[in-house]
Amino acid sequence: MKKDVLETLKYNKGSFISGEELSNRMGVTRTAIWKHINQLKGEGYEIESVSRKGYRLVGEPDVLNQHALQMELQTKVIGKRIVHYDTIDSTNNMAKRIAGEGGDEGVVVISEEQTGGRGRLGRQWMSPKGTGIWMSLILRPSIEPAEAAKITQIAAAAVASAIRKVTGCEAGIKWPNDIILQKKKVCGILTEMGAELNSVNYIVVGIGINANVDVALFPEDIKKIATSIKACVGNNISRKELVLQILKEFEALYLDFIHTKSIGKSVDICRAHSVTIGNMVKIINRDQTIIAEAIDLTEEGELLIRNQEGQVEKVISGEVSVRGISDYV
Ligand code: BT5
Repeated sequence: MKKDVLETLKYNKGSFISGEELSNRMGVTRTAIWKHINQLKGEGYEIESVSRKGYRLVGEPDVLNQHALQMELQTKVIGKRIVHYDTIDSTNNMAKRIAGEGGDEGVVVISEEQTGGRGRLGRQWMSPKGTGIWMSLILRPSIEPAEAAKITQIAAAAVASAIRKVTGCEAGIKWPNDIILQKKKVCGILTEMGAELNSVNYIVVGIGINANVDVALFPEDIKKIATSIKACVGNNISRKELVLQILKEFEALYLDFIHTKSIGKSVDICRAHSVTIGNMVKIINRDQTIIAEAIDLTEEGELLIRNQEGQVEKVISGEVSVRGISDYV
């Protein structure tokens, strides 16, 4: 019921709706509506009440805990349990620990701050308090370990779509794991797994987004390559709304993968928003660096490049810099 009241207020956000109309729609007394409104206020929703006009939703709390998210979550599996921390070393570490102890598919770990946020190859991920989205999802797909990289493509597609829908900013995808705004990195994805030789036990997909982060406070080398959604929009965004949308988009694409065994839908999105395809790329592998043209993604989410001899090659993983983006100019 409280959820319905909130949804109606949200639908009418900015304009008044009378207590009488709410009580008619919900089929409860006006006193009951008043109680729900007071509860919502207690949870941090700013609701104006004016006699003879009714109620108007003015502001929503930007809290990422189970209680706040659950009420508006539109997913079946992903996010059904949310574990929220004020501070933690790394949400990926905690998600791996929970998964190792039998945690279910769909558990989401979120922290306001990470003291040991990680990128790939043990690199550091800046995760200041209260302004970013630092979260990890536990998945238990029955796939082979070699397929785990597909989950990164699903997550990249979900995050780029969600940023576009919620903020209107034209989020791009730099293969395989970066989300780009205005040529700078706004989000990184880190997929890790617990596996046997032939079967995956669990996958943890970590997503770090500089939502309202002030990147001017980052160290010089990261400041040059990083941006935030706030810098694109011009003001703070609702982290909650973005998290809800990401979980929704992710679930749709992930379940599609589970049912069809293909990440075609995610690859279509990654292609459509790719900042990599059509550009020159520098690929650093263990002992060599090659310059090539990125020409497409395969249906499996691998990168196709044309090397300097004109041959087309598949890149499965690796460090890829795109000319004109972040650090490769
Ligand atoms: C990534 O690695 O981009 C994956 C980042 C994943 C972070 C999430 S947060 C939730 C979960 N818990 C974790 O501990 N991790 C995941 P990579 O492609 O290796 O990029 C790392 C590089 O990005 C660093 O070496 C920096 O240059 C840069 N960087 C660090 N912090 C950044 C930030 N906040 N925004 C943009 N760039 C950053």
